[in-house]
Amino acid sequence: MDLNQTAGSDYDVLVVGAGSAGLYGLHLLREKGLRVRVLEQGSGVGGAWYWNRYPGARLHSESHSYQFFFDPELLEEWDWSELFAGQPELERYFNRVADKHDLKKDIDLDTRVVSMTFDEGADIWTVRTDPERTYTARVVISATGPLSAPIYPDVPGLDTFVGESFHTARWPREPVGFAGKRVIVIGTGSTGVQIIPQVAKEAAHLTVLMRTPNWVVPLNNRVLDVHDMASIRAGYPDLRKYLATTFGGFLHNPGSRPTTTYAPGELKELYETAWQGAGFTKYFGMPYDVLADETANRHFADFVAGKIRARVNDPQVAELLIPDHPFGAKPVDCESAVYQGDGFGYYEVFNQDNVDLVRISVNPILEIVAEGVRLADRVVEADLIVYATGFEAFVGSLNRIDIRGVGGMALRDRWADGPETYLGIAVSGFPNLFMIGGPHGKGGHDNSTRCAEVPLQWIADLAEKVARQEYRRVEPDPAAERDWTDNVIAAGNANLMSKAKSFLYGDNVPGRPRRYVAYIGALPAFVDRLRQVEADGYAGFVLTESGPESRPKSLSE
Ligand code: NA7
Repeated sequence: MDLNQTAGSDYDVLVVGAGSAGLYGLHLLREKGLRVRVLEQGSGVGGAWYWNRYPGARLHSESHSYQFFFDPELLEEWDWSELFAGQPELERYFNRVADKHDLKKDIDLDTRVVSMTFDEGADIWTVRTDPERTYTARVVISATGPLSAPIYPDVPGLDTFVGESFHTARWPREPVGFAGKRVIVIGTGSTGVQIIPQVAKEAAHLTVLMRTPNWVVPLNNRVLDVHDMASIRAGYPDLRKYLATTFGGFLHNPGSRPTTTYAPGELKELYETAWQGAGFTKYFGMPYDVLADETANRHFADFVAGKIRARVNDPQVAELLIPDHPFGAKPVDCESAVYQGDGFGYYEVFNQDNVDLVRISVNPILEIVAEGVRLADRVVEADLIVYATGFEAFVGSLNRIDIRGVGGMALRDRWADGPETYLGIAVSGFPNLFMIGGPHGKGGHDNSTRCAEVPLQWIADLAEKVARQEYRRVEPDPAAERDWTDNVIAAGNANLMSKAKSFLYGDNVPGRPRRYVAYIGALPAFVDRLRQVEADGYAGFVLTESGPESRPKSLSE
């Protein structure tokens, strides 16, 4: 029999978002024989790698550690061209996954979810979209991405500028040329650090408007040849297991030997070796105390500051670029352009005659005007403004949807003082709604595909129980939710990351209260917790069982 004749809904599960998590979620749910529809606001799949198509957009995780591991055939077939793949290759990869598994037939593109309403009588979610369509399902899985709701500077006049302007996360598909143009880049986070060298090598003039400098390290990317791929491929079985044991699903994991046990010369050598290493070697691959202890952190930060001073010719400019927060207090940025000797590093940009750096914390942006940006002391004229100003992370993509749970409660009201979740996966009062990549869940600023793998399997198992009406409703017990939220916030506040403002604390968004919105625990501990919750009969959840009469016949017989 058709499960949905009894279920009374169009679908068993609706998934919002066709990024990496949405695609894997769809695959898992279809394997279970469930009727699934994915709703995606973009015109293509790939999520972050569909939207962030600005020049320089690139992975911080090694390509082979970031890919999916569920399809052995694809692992054999797919060759990565660079150790850290760029956006075009990643978009091709996710399209390849979707095509190979025929996922696109279950995805509605160009479909933005506007509202979700829980029908308490029927225990069914009604989802409305733009363009106007209505879908119903027992379960909704939000896979909207932790960094997908772009923010712009909160200054007047954004619409008055007569030139071109783009947020990096809304970059057009058609190439945008920089040659001969006067360009302003606002923002020097990971995105700004990636695009600034690309602009600087072509633009007639570039003005970088920097509010806070951050620590930037070389990515040390390289091209992968057939021999590299052969040896990477030979390691796949062990790699998948290893990545499940690391803190953030990265290849790099904090060392257990603290810096205090190294002789000064040994430590210097360790720093230098790490500096030459790939990607996050010098972030998550350092002795553990570098990211945990202020003295160890300052020592390493001084080393990095020395690197900046050595590369920036003008000492005053170098000092402007050296952060005063601990190393890693804001997520560390990687300069992606330095490899194969092309010489275009982030810091070298500030030696170029066509580049100006303005620290807007002392010379603020007053407004955007027709000809450019008005600062406190002058107007900077431009042909193109690039907003590399980041995201309302974790909660933004959910809060931009009108989500109504039990009693018509709006999720955005419920979270007015900051999000509350259980396991980063569910919210009390919003039954049968599960989140991946939302607040307080593992994966927000980690190797996201690795960190989402087990949670998605876990969510899919639970979603199946609801879809098959083993449970009519699944939602957190408010006490368990309170406990999880309090613990996550306490851990976030006890960390060195609390020494800076960032999207991890929500205070990069004007008017938002500072409250930790990410998750600081290690991946293995998070996975253990999920498994324990399941083994204990979904401890911390309130499970409303269905009577036999409401179950699909095929299951209740
Ligand atoms: P980030 O890391 O949040 O960086 C945003 C940048 O934009 C940062 O330098 C901000 O300065 C700056 N910003 C934000 N709002 C303004 C205003 N109003 N005026 C001036 N400057 C502003 O976002 P990214 O996109 O770079 O990176 C996000 C993640 O994507 C990254 O960690 C990777 O995981 C991939 P601030 O530091 O707040 O003073």
